Amino acid sequence: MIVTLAGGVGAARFLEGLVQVVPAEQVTAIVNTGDDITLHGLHISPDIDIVTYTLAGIVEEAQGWGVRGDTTNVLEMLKTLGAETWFLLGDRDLATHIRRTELLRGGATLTEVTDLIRRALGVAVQILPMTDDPVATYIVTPQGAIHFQHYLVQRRAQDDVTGVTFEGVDRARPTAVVLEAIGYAEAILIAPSNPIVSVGTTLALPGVRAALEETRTPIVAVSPIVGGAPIKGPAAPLMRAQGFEVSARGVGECYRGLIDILVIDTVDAVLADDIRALGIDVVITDTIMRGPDEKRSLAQVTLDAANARLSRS
Ligand code: FO1
Repeated sequence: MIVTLAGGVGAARFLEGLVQVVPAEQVTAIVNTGDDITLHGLHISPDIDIVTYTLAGIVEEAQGWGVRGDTTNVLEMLKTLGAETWFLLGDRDLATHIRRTELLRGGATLTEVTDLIRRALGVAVQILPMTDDPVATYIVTPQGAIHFQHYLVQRRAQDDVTGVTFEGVDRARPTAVVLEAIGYAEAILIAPSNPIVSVGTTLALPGVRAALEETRTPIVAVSPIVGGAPIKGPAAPLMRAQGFEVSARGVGECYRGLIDILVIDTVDAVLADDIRALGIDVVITDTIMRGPDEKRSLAQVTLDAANARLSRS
């Protein structure tokens, strides 16, 4: 089993490449749920949905989230009725949130619901929420702490950031299947996701870091920072707020003591020695995933790095 720690869009694209080089049934994605939010009474799990829709081939590719060609009739009516509609939820996407919420209210776990939805959409990759417990990422600003989606979507990441907190993480536990997946993995790949609010959330769950440290399986991360800037999303202010440089070296520092190898982009080759000085091996390749060939090639290089490490140990 190949296990990937995943956030949203970057991870989903990486997984599209991975299933070109490994049978999808042998891939497990452990997905961040810190971005989850309740809106209109519905439980929304953006990263889980991004991964599921992408692997199902129905994602709206240009934006990386939502269902391709979706309509917004429900949202328009909600607006007429005075609801807040800053979070764009298409009609088909809403069906997912309705079904999820209905099943959760009926007593199912998020893990069970996620499995049901991915199977219904024909996704062979096992998609595991990092936890079944409530965890919410809050961005600390000079005006107070706000939910990640309020910061990113409603306020367009314009607030100054002084910190990041994960509400509920101390009381939350990774699920048994998550710990089992880590324990039995042949390789653990950290997708090019935000190291603070995507992968960082999973790593903050009590027991996850210990499980990763315990395993002798190679852990290979792909840097989401290329040439000093994130490929997508608000990683820069969040990394800075947590005291990390916004660079592939900063990503290495985030994962210091945890990963064996960091895959960095060719434009960052000059940072390789600095990263090696952190005790992390470096693989240099093109990491920008423009199309299926680049996705496949990045997945292959990352997997080869893990396999090479395994055969040396
Ligand atoms: N991102 C936006 O920038 N604007 C939106 O209105 C928005 C809606 C949305 C609806 C469903 C969904 O699954 C994701 C959505 N996203 C939207 C993306 C999401 O906010 C973030 O990209 C992830 O949480 C970060 O991985």
